[in-house]
Amino acid sequence: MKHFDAKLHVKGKSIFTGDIPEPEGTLHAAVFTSPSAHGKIVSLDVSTAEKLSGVIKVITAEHIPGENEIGNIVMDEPLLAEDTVHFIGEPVAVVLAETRGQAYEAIKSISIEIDELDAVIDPREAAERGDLIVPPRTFSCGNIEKAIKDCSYVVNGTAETGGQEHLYLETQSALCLPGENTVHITSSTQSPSYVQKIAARVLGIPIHLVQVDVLRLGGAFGGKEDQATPWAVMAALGTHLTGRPVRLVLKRHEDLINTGKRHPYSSDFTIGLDDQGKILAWKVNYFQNSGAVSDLSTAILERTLFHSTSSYFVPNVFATGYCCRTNIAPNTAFRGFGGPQAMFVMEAAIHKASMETGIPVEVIQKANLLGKGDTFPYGMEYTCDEVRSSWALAEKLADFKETKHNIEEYNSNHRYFKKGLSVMPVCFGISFTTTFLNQANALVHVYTDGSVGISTGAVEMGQGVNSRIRQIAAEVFSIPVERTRVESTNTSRTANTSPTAASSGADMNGNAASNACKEIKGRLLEVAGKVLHCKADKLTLKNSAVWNHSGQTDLSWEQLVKAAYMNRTALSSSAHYATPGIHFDKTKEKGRPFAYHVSGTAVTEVTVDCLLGIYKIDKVSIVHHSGNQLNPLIDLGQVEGALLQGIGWVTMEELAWDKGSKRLLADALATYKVPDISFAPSEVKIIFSEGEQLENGVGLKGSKAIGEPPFMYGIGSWFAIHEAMKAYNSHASPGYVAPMTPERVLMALSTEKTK
Ligand code: LUZ
Ligand code: MOS
Repeated sequence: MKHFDAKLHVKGKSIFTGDIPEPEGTLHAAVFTSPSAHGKIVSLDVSTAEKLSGVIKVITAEHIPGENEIGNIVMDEPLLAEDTVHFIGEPVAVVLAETRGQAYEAIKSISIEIDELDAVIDPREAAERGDLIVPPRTFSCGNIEKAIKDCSYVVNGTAETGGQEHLYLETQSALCLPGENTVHITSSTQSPSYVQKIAARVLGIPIHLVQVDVLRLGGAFGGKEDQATPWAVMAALGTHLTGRPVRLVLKRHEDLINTGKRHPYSSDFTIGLDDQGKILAWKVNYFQNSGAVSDLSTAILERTLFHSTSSYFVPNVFATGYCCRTNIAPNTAFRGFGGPQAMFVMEAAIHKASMETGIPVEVIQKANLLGKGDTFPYGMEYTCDEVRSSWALAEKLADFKETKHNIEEYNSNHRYFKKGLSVMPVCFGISFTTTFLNQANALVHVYTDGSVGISTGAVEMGQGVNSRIRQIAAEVFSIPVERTRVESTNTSRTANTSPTAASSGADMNGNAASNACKEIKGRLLEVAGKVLHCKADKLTLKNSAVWNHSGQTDLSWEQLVKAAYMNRTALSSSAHYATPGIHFDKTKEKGRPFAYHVSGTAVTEVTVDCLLGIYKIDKVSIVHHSGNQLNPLIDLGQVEGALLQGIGWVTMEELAWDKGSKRLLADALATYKVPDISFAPSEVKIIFSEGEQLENGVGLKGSKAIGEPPFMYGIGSWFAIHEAMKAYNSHASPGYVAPMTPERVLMALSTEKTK
């Protein structure tokens, strides 16, 4: 099976929001944003801009007919700033002009006067000031204080992980067309229903007067789960106020500055072990740098708490998280959604415990891997043995013992080049942690020629969800996949949809589509029974025909569909899917929040040039439990892409802000470096292993979610680099700080050695 968009992409024929031809009279929007990280707006003067040629209107907060509020979980986010600004890049005014050039020219002549207020970037500083978005949250189990007293070893430390820019190829974009009292928004969003709901709120109209359509996105990675909304709503506001189509496409530089990123975290930990390296106690505080408004921060913190023990079983846990409000762009969903941040802290703690106890890292890791029947701190049971089995298989795949031996030999023969090795087990919970989001809808039409049109709430963003849904529909009807089509995601065809997120787009929307197809199939077989004069339950669909117990009948798929239509049988069906068996009680912080877990293990080998501080990822060997793969090629692409994105996060991708102005310094691709193909590991070996059988109706036809879990394999490269550094200088101590940039490597290696 292939990814059906691949050919279009290669030929440049795929249509993105920005490719849609604009109707005559389309206005172009440019957004004027706050130049200050925190301050009171003393005055805002748009009068010069309004008079410029081509400018039709300059929209400010006072023009908003409904509510100036785009918050989704916590109501703390204005669409356009009113009297205070909270971060550099916060939207203040929208210029609508005849051409894009005129709109951008006009924002230059808007002037704003701001009374500066204190601004913070550091989450701990925000926490000290009591500037939290919501009260802290704690997940716990066992008796932490008693357990710490009983430990042979107690190790304390801190860990920091940096943010990460999504760098989707397509920047935030929207095109809004006017209708009869309605607006029709095309948006590059992962969440058409959020855009619809919030546009209705801001325009002050009911939801059914807003239609949102999404054909495909040029990447998203979480960056368009919540943060496509403001731009789409601004375009809708422009259309609502002028009656004209409005196009808004952010320039890359604006997108980098104005939109939020992965949350940086600063954490404290205490890990307690017995003399064999068994972890008995895990106490951790996560200070999440949430940015200026809540966005999805509270949900992301929750997922951090769920993943606090990573792939390990710990009987006594006390994990607390703080959503710290700072004066940078609101941080948001990013592949892993707070999970990777938690896993880094746990790996850092194990690493530090190894350094202090002399027990090898992999011995501590292995002694504590989750086993079948272990309970997570949030009360859910781990029902399979995939963490351990993937570890064992990955050790084999990577020839762990021999590789370790070879590396020791290499390191003793090379003075300035050193190699390092790490193992990274991953266990990631699948389902939105917000239980009610775990539902999806589909609408399927079978047309009179036997071709099939499918609408779901899933958004295609390159991850191949549409290909999977087509496969499922083709399989239910037993027709070639070419006879199916997945339509654009449209709020008029599928309503009240959850974002395509949490790795669960295919699981949920695929199951909804499958349910709708099965409904139609049932009706078709009734018709077939009438035509063939036999009982419907003796018939099946196979190879584009109707089959009975003795084989293929004369009734083809096309004839059957025609007969059903002539019989006045409904050839369309909608269906709903709700992930079964999940629940969570937030008052106790216990439940069964996930449909299942995805597990796997990566072994990473690196070489560090200790004179220059630069490094190369030599080889990553991964065993990934994927369930029964629906589309192996798409899975492979997801694992490779996620791995490299994860490696980028912990190695070279560094966000920096100017300490004084709080301006983002990494605001261009000249100052924000991401992995390219030459940085990719020289060798990536991936084995997909089927693993546990999921219950019926969980996962998609026995396959498991693939989007996010492999991101965390990348964390292994940080620890492999650290091992190589230790081989050069056993005192080298970069601190548990990601990203491990070459600069950080060099500083840690050189300063320590001269001591
Ligand atoms: N989005 C969300 C997510 O709203 N809730 C989640 O639990 C989640 N998990 C991963 C990625 N996006
Ligand atoms: Mo997401 S981090 O939008 O699955």
